[in-house]
Order: sequence, then structure tokens, then C-alpha cells
Amino acid sequence: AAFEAAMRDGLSLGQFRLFCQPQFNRHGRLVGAEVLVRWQRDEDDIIGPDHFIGFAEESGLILPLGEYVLKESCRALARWRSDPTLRHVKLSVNVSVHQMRDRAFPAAVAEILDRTGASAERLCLELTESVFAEDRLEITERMHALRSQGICFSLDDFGTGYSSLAYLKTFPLAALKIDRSFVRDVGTDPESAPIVEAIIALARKLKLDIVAEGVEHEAQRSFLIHGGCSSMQGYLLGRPLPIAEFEHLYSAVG
Ligand code: G
Ligand code: G
Ligand code: G
Ligand code: MN
Ligand code: NA
Repeated sequence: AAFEAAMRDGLSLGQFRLFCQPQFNRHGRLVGAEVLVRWQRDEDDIIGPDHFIGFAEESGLILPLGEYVLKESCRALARWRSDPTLRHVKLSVNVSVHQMRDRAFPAAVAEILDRTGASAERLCLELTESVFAEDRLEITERMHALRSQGICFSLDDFGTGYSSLAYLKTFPLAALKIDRSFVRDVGTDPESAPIVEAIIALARKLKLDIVAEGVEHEAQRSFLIHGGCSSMQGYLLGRPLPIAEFEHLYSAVG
């Protein structure tokens, strides 16, 4: 409860900060970034989402926190509209199942887009497979309501958890993110390479984009490129940076 109160204060004090990790296509062009939230409790006390998203979900704070993350992400997209490089960046925002269960979510997102002036086509929402354990009709309806605004969806951590391939045809997804556990092992574990190749082939057949996560080594990158992977994210290519630093580093004019 004390942690919850501290989070509530942190939210009103603006202590939650957005970091962005770049995503590049196979030709090395910056095409996107994933938004990763951190809680800056003090000058040298930053904690990562693994330590507070669970609490936020249990307490209901995930709704205002999620809305804050979306609003800041859309404000960035609006700023980037006139930058020759950043205008091509699509921002991927992680969305909790609790947000997807919220009846008011699509309208709240529409209002954020409207108020900030961000283009819906530049916004992608990342869902995890846990979302699909929910009421299927409700989630599908909510996804279509957001999809009709121009927003797209990607499926995070693909291949872990209790994946069902049926999800891929039931829900309106634009991309799959190959979980970093598979990417990590492509050079060492004899099973991982064919799994990654099969996921890429599956995604291409279904006309889904693929983002490989956790690319740390050149050998992983070349394996993925030869396998036909469309884009990548990982420490080899760029670490998550505070959004202002991300902006400064990649802006064509800064
Ligand atoms: O770097 P990293 O520790 O940021 O991220 C850990 C996990 O936290 C990731 O799996 C990511 O999905 C989750 N996460 C990061 N930012 C957000 C956010 O804004 N909302 C939600 N729901 N999850 C997030
Ligand atoms: O040109 P290269 O050797 O990198 O191609 C490796 C494989 O990736 C080939 O099978 C090719 O068809 C595929 N490929 C080439 N360019 C693209 C691209 O832009 N997107 C995707 N998804 N696959 C590509
Ligand atoms: O939403 P998701 O679970 O995919 O969040 C991505 C997580 O992966 C974040 O915690 C991010 O900081 C982390 N991450 C990003 N790139 C790399 C990488 O190259 N290696 C490792 N080990 N983690 C990474
Ligand atoms: Mn993610
Ligand atoms: Na992931």
C-alpha cells in the first residue's frame, strides 16, 4: 500500500519517464522504436517496469500510468512530424491486458491522438499473449475499434507462453516480435535457429511484419537478415535511451 501511494505520487510528480529503443530494418534504416517506461524516484534511483508494472496492474494504477505513457508517446510523434528522419519512426507502446479490458480505452486513445496531433498510423500497440486468454469477443471488438482509427498491433514475446497459432488468424495483428530467448540462442542451441526460421517464414506467409528482439551480436543480426527478418531491436543496434536523448541522437536536424 505504501508502494502504491508512492507510485501515485510519482505519477503526479512526473517521475515516470519514457525511454525509447530504436528498431532498424534489414537495410539499417531507423523505422521504429519501442517505448519502455522507467520510474525515476530520485536523481540516482531509477527502477525498471519489472518492479512496478505488476503492482500497477493489481492496484488499477496501470490505467492512468498507461494513459500517461500513451500521451507522452503521442506528443513525441507530433514533435517528430517535421523531422526528416524521425517522421518515419513508428512508436510501439506496451499495453497491459487491463487497458485492453477497459471499455473506455479506444475513445481515450482517440482523444489523445486528437489532442496531441499525432498520426494514428505511427502508433503501434504491443500486446502479449495473455491478452488472448481474455474474453475473445471483447478483445477482438476493442482491437477493431483501435484498428479502425489507424493504429496497429504487434504481438510481443512471440513463441513463449502458451502461444496458439489460432491467434494469428483470429486477431488483427500487423507484426510479431520474436522473443529474445530464441534470438539469443540462434548460434548455440541447435533448436533455436530452425524455430526462428520457422517463425519468420510463418509471419511472411501471413503478411505480418517481424521484429526480432534482443539482437546483441553481429552473428545474430546476419542470421536474421539471411532468414528474411524485416526488422530488429537490441543492444547491438541501440540501447533504450531517455526520449530526449533518443530524439537528439536520431534527429536529422539535431
Ligand atoms: O527494459 P525493460 O526492463 O524496460 O522492460 C521490461 C518489461 O516491462 C517489458 O517486457 C515491457 O513489456 C514492460 N513494459 C515496459 N514499459 C511498459 C509500459 O509502458 N507499459 C506496460 N504495460 N509494460 C511495459
Ligand atoms: O538480399 P538478401 O540476401 O539480404 O535477402 C535474404 C532473404 O531476405 C531473401 O530470401 C530475400 O527474399 C529476403 N528479403 C530481401 N529483402 C527483403 C525485405 O526488404 N523484406 C523482407 N521481409 N525480406 C527480404
Ligand atoms: O516488452 P519486452 O519484454 O519485449 O521488453 C523488452 C525488454 O528487453 C526490455 O527490458 C529491454 O530493456 C530489454 N532489451 C532490449 N534489448 C535487449 C538486448 O539486446 N538484450 C537483452 N538481454 N535485453 C534487451
Ligand atoms: Mn515489448
Ligand atoms: Na519481449
